[in-house]
Amino acid sequence: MLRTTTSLLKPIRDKVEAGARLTLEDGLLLSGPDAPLAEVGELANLVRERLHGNAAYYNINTHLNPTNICVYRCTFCAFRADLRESRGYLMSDEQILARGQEALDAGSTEMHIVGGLHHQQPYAWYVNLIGQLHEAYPSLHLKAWTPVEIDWFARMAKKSIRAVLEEMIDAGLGSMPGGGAEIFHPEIRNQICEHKADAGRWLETHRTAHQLGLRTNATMLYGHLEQAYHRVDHLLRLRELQDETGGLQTFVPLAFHPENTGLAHITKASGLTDLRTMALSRLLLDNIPHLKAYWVMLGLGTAQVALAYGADDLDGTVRHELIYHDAGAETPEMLSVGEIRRLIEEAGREPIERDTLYRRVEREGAQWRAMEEVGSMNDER
Ligand code: V47
Repeated sequence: MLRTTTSLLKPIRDKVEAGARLTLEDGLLLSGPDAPLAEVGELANLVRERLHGNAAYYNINTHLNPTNICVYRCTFCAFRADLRESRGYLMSDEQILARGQEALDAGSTEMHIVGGLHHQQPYAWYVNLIGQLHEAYPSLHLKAWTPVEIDWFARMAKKSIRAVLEEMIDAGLGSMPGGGAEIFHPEIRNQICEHKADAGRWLETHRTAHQLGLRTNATMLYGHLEQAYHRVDHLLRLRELQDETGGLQTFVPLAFHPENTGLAHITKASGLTDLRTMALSRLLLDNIPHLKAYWVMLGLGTAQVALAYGADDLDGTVRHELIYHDAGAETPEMLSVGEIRRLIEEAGREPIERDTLYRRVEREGAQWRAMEEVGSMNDER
């Protein structure tokens, strides 16, 4: 007898409706062609609306990548440069502080700070970077450093991860972004970023951050060498950490952009893969509250649709994004508040400005109008 695909997904549907946990096998089934995308999306939307109703979050944020010079050569990265390469840069203290002022002037509540691991900059430079920004702009939330950087600092300064995080928190670190996770499984990780912090070190850093009271995010880089098994494995490792600490607040699936990278021969994941990965993430990560459709990497249209495939957050207005744009992203350099709200409304959701910790941000009328008008900008590093 022919089984319809709907009956194939029936056991998963029953679990989702009952709020029960999905397994690795469920994850593999949801990843494959036997699971119709529309049905997977509908299940993810059910969970999304159970958690967040019609709300869709965004924030006003600015990126700071203080250097692109990096000791590592991850094959997927178009952003990094060698020490003496002409496109390499290192920002001065004045430039870093000016970026903080620009962020405040644009109404940003958050600065997202990540960068290369510079061959010559000492640990103190990275601590001071956080310290000087926090001192000058105490209201700006500093979401900074991935475990790859924390691991580098710890080895450079001969300190424990905990000691580094404590010093960064003392200097003004507010939370950690989700980068550096890539794909945890060593079969893939060893091919795309062999030398940097491994899965154990990544998870240990976030665990320690959570123990110290920080909230953190997590990402997964997909659409390169990995298979469905590696993606599901990645998500389940994060779910296990979250069961233990509860400190992850947002998951961000990141589609690989091949241009200008060592994997330029790979075709970028399709919009359908993006949506399936989004929905799969929502369904497997039953203990992480938020799921981000990062518009910079998805493109505006797919990010809008993703709000019906499990996502409840579009990230931010974003200024000075370099990592994706160096890898060929065709999305704008930034969005105004008016534009991001319109994208959300067009998708039938209610836009809510949040801060980094998902507290609602209330703005007065005059401040609103100023924010809505923040427009185009020069592409300076
Ligand atoms: O870790 C690097 C990825 C990440 C490429 O926490 C690439 O809110 C695609 O982590 N194609 C950094 N991806 C960005 C990141 C992030 C972004 C938005 C929000 C948050 C958050 C975190 O970008 C890296 C790596 O996985 N990446 N190069 C590329 N060519």
